[in-house]
Amino acid sequence: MRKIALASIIVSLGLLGACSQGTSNDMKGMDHSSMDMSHESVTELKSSLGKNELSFPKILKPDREDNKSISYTIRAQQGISEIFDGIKTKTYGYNGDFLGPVIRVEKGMKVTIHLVNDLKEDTTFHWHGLEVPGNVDGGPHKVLKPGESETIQFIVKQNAATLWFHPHPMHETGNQVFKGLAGLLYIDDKNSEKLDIPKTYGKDDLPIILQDKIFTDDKQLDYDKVMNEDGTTGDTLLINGVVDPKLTLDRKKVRLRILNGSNMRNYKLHFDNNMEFQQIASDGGFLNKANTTKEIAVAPSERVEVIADLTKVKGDVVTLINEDNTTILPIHLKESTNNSKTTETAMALNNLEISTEVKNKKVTKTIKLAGMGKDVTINNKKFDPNRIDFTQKQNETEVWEIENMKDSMGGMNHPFHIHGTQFQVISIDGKEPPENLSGLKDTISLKPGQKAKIAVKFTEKGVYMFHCHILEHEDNGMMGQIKVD
Ligand SMILES: [Cu+2]
Repeated sequence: MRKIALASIIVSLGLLGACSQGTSNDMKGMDHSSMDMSHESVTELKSSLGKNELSFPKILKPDREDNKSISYTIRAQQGISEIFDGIKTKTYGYNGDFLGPVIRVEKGMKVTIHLVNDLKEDTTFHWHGLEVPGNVDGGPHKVLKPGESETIQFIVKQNAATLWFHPHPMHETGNQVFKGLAGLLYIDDKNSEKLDIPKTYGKDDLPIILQDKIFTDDKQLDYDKVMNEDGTTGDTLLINGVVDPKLTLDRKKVRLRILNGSNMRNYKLHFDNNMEFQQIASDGGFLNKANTTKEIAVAPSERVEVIADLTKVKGDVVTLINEDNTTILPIHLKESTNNSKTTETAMALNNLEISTEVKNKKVTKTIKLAGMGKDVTINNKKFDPNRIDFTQKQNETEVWEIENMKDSMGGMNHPFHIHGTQFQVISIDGKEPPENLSGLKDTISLKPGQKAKIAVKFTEKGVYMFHCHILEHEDNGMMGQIKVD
C-alpha cells in the first residue's frame, strides 16, 4: 500500500517522468542515489584563489566591565563592504558593515546586552548555543522593529564554548544571515584559561567563519533572486567575510574555531597533505579528550575547534580542502616558533558523561523530520507561533529521538537544532556516537533514514524553538516550540 501511495505522489509531483509508468516493483530496483542530488541542488563551490589575507573579527569592547559583570551594545545595521576590489556591496552587520564582532564573556558573569535594531526591517537577536531563559533567547517572538531597542540580562552558567549569534525573525532568518548578520560568542572559564592549548586571539587561536554566498553580476547579495527553498548555496566561499582567503602564519600549533555559518552547505574538511589534526571541542565546548582525525565534518550552525600542528608541515604551504577538492584556505608558513612543549594535546579537556540511568531512560519525545522545499515539517506539522508542541521540566533530562524520515526521493540531510540547551548524543541508529559527536551539541545533522537518541536538559525556563538549521527550511516552518517550566 505504502509504495503505491509514494509512487502516485512522485507522479503527481511530475519530478520523475520516466518513473510514471512504473509499478511498485520498478521503484524498488531504482537507483536512488542520483535522486538525492535533485533533492539538494547544491551550487558548486569555487576554490579560494588565495589572494586576500584572512582578517579576524574585532573583539567587541564592553560598555562597562568589572569582576562580576559586563555590558555590551549590539546594533544590527546596514552597511557597504568592499568584498571585491573597488566594488561596493550592500551588506548587513552587527556594529559594522558586515558580520559581527566576537563577544567574549566569562562563566559566572552577569551579562547585559543593549540590543538595537538599526535595520529597516524587523529582526531578533538569538544566542545560538547559549543556555539562557527563553525570554532573552531571541526567538521569533522577540521581534525588535526598525529603530527599537531593548536591554537583556543573563548569567553565564555554562562552560567554555564557541557559540554564535544571529537573527531569528519569522521567514527572514535566511535572508538576514545571508546578507551578513552573524557573529561569534566565546565563553571562557577557568578550565579553558588553564589548558595548554593555543589561546592568543588572532595569533594562534583563530576564528574561521565559513559561508558560501552567491553574488549577482554587479556583485550584490540579492537574496530574493538567488534563494532556494531547500537551502541557498553559493559558488563563492567567504571566510570571515573575506573572498579568496589565504592565511599567513608562523610555523606553530594553531587552534581553528570553525563555525559553519552557511545557510545550508555542509563541509567536510581535510588538509591537502592528509596530515592528522586534533578536534578539541564541538558545539557546546571541550570534548573529554582530543580526537585525532584527518577530516572533520561541519553542518550548518555547528562549531568545531581543532588544533593543527603546523610544525609538522614539510613545505611552505598547507591547504585546507573540502571533500569535493575545493580549496578552502591555503596556509602559508613562515619561520618556526614552538608555542607548546608537546606536539599532541593529550591532557584531559573535560569530564562529560552520560549516566547509565539516563542512557536507559525511555524516549519521551519523538521528532520526525520530513519533506523538502516548502513542504518541510516536524512531526507532520509546520511552525505555529501559538502552538506549544512539547513541555519539559527545568533541569530534568529527557531522551529525545530524532528521526530524519527517508522519502521516495531519498530525502536530504537536516541539521536539527534545539535552543537553550546543550545536549548529548546517546546513540545514532542504535550505535554509540563517533568521538566527534561525544561532546556537548546543540545541533545534530542526520542523513535521510538516520535516527538519533539524545539526552536533553534545559537549565533555564521559557519557550524555546527547535528546528532544522537549513535556514530556508526554518523559514518554511520546519520548527516547533517547547515550553520549559
Ligand atoms: Cu531541513
